[in-house]
Amino acid sequence: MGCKSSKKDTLAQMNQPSGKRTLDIAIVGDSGVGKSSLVNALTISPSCMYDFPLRQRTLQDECIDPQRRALLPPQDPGRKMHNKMLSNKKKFLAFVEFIKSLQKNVDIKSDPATYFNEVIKIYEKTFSDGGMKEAASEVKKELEELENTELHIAITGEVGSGKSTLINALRGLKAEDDGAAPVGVTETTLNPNAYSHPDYPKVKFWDLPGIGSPGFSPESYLKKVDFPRYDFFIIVGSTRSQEYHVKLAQEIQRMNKLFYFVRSKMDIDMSSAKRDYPKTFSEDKAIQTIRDECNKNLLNFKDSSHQSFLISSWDLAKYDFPRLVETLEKDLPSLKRIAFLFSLPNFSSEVIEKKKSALKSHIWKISLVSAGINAIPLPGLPLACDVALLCGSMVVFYKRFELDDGSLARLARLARKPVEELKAVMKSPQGKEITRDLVVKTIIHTLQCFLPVSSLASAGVSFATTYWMLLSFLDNLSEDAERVKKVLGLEECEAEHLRAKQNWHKT
Ligand SMILES: Nc1nc2c(ncn2[C@@H]2O[C@H](COP(=O)(O)OP(=O)(O)O)[C@@H](O)[C@H]2O)c(=O)[nH]1
Ligand SMILES: [Mg+2]
Repeated sequence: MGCKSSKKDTLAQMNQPSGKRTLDIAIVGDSGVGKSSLVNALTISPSCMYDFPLRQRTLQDECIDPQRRALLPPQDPGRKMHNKMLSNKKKFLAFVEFIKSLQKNVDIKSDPATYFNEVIKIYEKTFSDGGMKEAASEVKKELEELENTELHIAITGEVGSGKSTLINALRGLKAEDDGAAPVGVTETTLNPNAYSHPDYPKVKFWDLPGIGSPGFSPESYLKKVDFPRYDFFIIVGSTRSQEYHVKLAQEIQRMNKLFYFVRSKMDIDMSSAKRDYPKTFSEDKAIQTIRDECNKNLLNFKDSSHQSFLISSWDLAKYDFPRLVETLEKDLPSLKRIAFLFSLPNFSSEVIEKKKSALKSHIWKISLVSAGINAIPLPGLPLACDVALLCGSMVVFYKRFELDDGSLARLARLARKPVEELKAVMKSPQGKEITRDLVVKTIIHTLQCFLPVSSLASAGVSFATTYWMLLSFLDNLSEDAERVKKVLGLEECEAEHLRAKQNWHKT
């Protein structure tokens, strides 16, 4: 195969964006130095090459994988490996689809044994000729990525609007607790203060300096607080004036960042309205009046989709906080959305349910890693697994549901109840009892329940057993979270929350 090239062609090629599976190499140099011969040599069949394999390897080493493989001749072992990886990937995707549709369409509780054995069958069918380790490493990376996902939430607004109180509420703390943001104090610093989530240190709430002093400039304010750091801004206001809010929001929008208007201290407004109109007071009407007022202030804002979220930091389940959570969930990219969800206090059954379903979608990944990497045979049992990983995952599940010892102590303090009262309603083993022995015992119990069709030691049995064990553990834990919520008295807010939600949909 011959090759003709001109400077014009070469430059035209350089301007073309290269597709995913193509590799565009520009060969340039003075005329007569051998550019075309080099191109011919690189594209000719490998048997005609002398020192080129070496050069080809060097080029390959400099290219990313798919491009590198595009250079390989069909018989090259590297190309074969590439084809194998592609087929592993296809198998893995089919496996993921199967697990997802099982989770969605089959009621685990009505026919658990069939479900269990189906999982084993599909696992063995998928990985009978290998690919298990690759799949396990892939999902391990995904799990690590989530664990390392950072979320930086900026809370801004006027001094006294309730920024620090909201941060404490989001972290499940009262102002008097260790590490809480100071409340009701005049801000002495112009620097943002970071407060990490107690169980999820990668989620950080930033208490920004107050806005709205005369001569306030949104542009220099955002520069000073280092705006690129934040994933989104919550602009808190407790009064009618929202002039600075709109100015700041416009600047934030110009910087391509997300922002949300929050009207705080709704509980105060409600009790004032009740006192002012004891005979005719209607909470719904009073809320609507404030909502209309806030939204009227936003009319100057050219993007009409923005609304104010009315909240009380004393009671996150009330008013619009649940709707703010829903909105954020829609707006955030997937990993950040999950990090945000896990960082939320269990203020409603809806949040507990959402956490449960997010964790559920991780269970098969944990089980795949447990069966596929560092799997150690369990003596006397037809399976091998990574017990340390399972223990660690269970401990993390406790934290996500605020049922670990630290969170329970914090919740008890907030509710002014003895921690024993909360622990008494929990049926799952207490956090510090999660040991290797407990995990092995639970595995044995799971195996006894299902008597798998394939009683021989196999990775499929390991996968299905650990998957099942974590699934039922998660079920029990979410039920415990509900029971603890009840003891804390949070269920009283549930009706209020549902009512507020219905009202919102009506308007
Ligand atoms: N009742 C009620 N008081 C609040 C609320 N949020 C803040 N506060 C009170 O408002 C005052 C100022 O709050 P703070 O968080 O320090 O405001 P910051 O200056 O914006 O950080 C404190 O006395 C808080 O207790 C709320 O949602 N409801
Ligand atoms: Mg403050």
